[in-house]
Amino acid sequence: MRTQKPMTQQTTSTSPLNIEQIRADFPILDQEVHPGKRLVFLDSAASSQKPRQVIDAMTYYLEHDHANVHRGIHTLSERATAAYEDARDKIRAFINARSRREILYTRNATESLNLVVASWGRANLGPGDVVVLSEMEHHSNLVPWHMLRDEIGFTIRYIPVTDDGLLDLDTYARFLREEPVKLVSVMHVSNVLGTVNPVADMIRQAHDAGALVMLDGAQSVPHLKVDVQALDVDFLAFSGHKMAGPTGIGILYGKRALLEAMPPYMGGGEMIKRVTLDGSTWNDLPHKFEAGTPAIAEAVGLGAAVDYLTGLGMDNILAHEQIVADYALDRLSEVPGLTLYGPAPDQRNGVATFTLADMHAHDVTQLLDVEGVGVRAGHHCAMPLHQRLGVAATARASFYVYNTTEDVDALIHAIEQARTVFGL
Ligand code: 7TS
Repeated sequence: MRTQKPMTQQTTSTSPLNIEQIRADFPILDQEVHPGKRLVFLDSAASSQKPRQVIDAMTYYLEHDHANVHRGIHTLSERATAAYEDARDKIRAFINARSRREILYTRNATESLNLVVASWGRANLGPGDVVVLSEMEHHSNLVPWHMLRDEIGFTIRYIPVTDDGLLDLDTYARFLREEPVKLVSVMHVSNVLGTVNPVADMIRQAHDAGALVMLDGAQSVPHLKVDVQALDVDFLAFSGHKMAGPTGIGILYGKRALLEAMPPYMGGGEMIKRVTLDGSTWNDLPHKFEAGTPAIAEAVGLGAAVDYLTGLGMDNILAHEQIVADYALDRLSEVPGLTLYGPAPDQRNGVATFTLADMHAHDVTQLLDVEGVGVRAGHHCAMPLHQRLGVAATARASFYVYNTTEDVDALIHAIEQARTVFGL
């Protein structure tokens, strides 16, 4: 699972994007975090930064248009509703869903995943049924399944991770062939290994076996074009805050027929058609799944983020990130005592996860921070994967559209400083 050294070294100069201009859109990047140490932000897999266009769209909405949505017929309520629903349309187009009814606002990818487990899972699973997950999943695609399984009793199978940091597709095919699999729920891109899973093929195989597929797109939708119709995926979960949008807003895409057949996740205002003291009937999609006052300014912000990413072009974003990530893997692989995790560069995206000799990852990242370099340490909410890797914790540098090869150079310099402190 240790990464092979890539063959080529490239620089930001070959990027299809004007990164200087892009960096100027992100006000937060222009600061020193310690005297003389410019911020080198390499933690976008945890949460990305926000461009001025997103901040301005939210500020404008809050300064001019805010009221509750879908309730009043006064001017501000109509404007707020239009802004909230326009954003839904932008998100629909961004992932190429057929209908805006298939786009549900949630708080984040975690809530989107929980919604499907609680609503679809409770309605469709029981003893004898099988759900297939993988060993590389984020806890948000493990724990909700454990909770429901412990309550209603179905079986979970895990696709193993190979020594190359890939999903073991032979075992996956065997599960589908030999067991009554009702649903496969896997991540599109790993937040630790960077592995880009071959989801188009996996979805086709699942459908051939009569199983539905949910994709955790938290680390893919921000970085590469995800087309739900081309993939024919049944559910897709992602978060706004990892794709240049605000926190507090996420999306669940679901095929309309599936969502129509699912019971509501939460009860309350907005999601009902009619309530008597004896019971309730449900509103139409997407409102059936949107109980209570939603995150309106955040939806507007996510719409602006989608405009921003679309303006840059998802293919350009991917190409730029690939250049930075390949350069990072190349430079990191030359650091004595450093171990890199994940597959070969052509099968991965956007993150470089490593350990340094036998130093604890938290100590490493603390020393990197002294140099202004922000990376994440820990198990990255993927404890089973870390057990598979045989390490308790790793350090992870993750890249987005505003990162450059100079940021990678700063990371390498900071690691050299850390090596000196550790006496390596
Ligand atoms: N799925 C994946 C693949 C993720 O990487 C994350 C967050 C989530 C789901 C959950 O997203 P949330 O917005 O609901 O929290 N991953 C990380 C990470 O790698 N570091 O911090 C958060």
